[in-house]
Amino acid sequence: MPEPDTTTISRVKPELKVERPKLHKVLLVNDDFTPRAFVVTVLRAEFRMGDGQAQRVMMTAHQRGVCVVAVFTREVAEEKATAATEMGRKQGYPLLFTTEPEE
Ligand code: NFA
Repeated sequence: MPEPDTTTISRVKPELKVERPKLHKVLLVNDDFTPRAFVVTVLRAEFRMGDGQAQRVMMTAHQRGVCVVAVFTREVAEEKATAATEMGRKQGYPLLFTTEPEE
């Protein structure tokens, strides 16, 4: 007696449900007290920016009040903003980095 053919073929296409994490912006906020060179140092150290890019981001915040520094997942954005703000606070500066979700 031949064995019955027990092979089954799936007729349901598997759904790929991989959610893209929402990205959050890190913003640099201008103030009247933190020295420009110090802001550039923080941008280079915490956000691994080159000197030219760090100068441009610093000057944009200086002239417009705020500048987007970078985008990350929420956790990384919050960690970086806190660490960069803390670098200023340790030197007695009111330097502030904030985060907000991308549209
Ligand atoms: N406005 C600051 C100054 O003139 C420089 C600055 C730029 C501070 C961007 C904070 C953010 N010394």
